[in-house]
Amino acid sequence: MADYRELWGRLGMDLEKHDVLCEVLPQLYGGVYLGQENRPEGMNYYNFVVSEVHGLRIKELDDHKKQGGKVVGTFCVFVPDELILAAGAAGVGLCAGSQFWIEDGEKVLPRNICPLVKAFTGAKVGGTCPYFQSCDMIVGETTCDAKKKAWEVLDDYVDTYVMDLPQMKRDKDYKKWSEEIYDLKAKLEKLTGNEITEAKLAEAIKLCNRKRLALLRLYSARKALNVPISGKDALLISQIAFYDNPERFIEMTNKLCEELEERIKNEVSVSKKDDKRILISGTPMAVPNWKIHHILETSGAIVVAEETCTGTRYFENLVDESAATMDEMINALADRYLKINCACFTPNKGREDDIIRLAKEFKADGVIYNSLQFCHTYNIEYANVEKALKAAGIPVLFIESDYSNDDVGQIQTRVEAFLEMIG
Ligand code: BJ8
Repeated sequence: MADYRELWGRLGMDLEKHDVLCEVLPQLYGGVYLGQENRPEGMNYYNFVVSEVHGLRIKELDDHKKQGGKVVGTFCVFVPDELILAAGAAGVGLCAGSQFWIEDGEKVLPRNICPLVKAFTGAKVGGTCPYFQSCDMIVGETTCDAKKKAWEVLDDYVDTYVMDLPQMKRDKDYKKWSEEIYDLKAKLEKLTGNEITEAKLAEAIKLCNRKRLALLRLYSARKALNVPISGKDALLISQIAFYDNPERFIEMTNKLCEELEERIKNEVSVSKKDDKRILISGTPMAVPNWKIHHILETSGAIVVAEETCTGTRYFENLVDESAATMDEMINALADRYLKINCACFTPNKGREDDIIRLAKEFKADGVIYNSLQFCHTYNIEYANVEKALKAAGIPVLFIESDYSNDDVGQIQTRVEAFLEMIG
């Protein structure tokens, strides 16, 4: 990576601490990713993106800011990217997936909460994430209690705006969510000094839909019996989707999909004949959380899909492009986003249906239900999901984990027993 120290210094980062991360990440990536056999050529782009994760993209954001643009950070797939783009701002997903940031997070938050929240808070508090440091504003949301209260802490460090996400899906909740989207629009216009016009929003809706379609195409390729790409690689692509330049991401992902479709025709596969096809369902896996995929794919399984926010919840359902007026567009956004079935909603029967549908569509032999430690909504929701999956005759294994490696051996043993059982 070129020397970006001057830029990181300007962003107010703790350079010494950040040096440690710069050493850890390539090692981790090398161990998990680079030893895979028969990887698609198109993965070279994503290798490059990872090698420049704190470099080139940060420079692009810096250039954007030098030209008067703003950077807006988000933490949840309910926050409409369309508005951020229509305001001429760059959006970056800031959920953090490394144990590295936990220590700093625990300086300002209790220890017994979700690692994702501790990690993104620690990344800001410790000044070790250049994406976070690049943000002019972050947009939080009222999903789980841990996030809700973390915004109050983060507001001391960065301008923090919170969207009030309804927790049910009644008619009045759609109306309320539309109003919240309108409020975000006003906030973004104020931040950027740019008016979000109907034309700009229509363009941003089309762009985000094209990104969703590229991811949908990637996932469709994974339905093939000869799986052309590993679950680990597909997860990486989804993770990169949250911070890469959208146009470039769409172009490179569609290019990769062409290669995958060729592979399917030629029966080129990364999986072995006996590998068990697994659907992962549960909490999001932020970079560089590749733990469960790595365990599965080194134990005789291939991950064929993720019912997570770094998976199908991010890209399923398009925003209706026929909406023409601002009101219609905002309502179309509210409709599309409230179709996401996150465990923070009650009741949430739609998620059970999604998991069963995906397990069937992707011909999964079993489901790994993965919940981050202390994520009450996903942990509790397991009871109903398990019941539904059992009734549908789909085997499921529950794994609760954090970002440390302490439980890798134990998870590996349980995964091996599960794969043998469904064999
Ligand atoms: S739509 S899953 S991105 S809230 S932070 S809820 S893991 S305790 S991230 Fe999420 Fe939006 Fe829902 Fe998706 Fe649990 Fe942790 Fe909370 Fe989390």
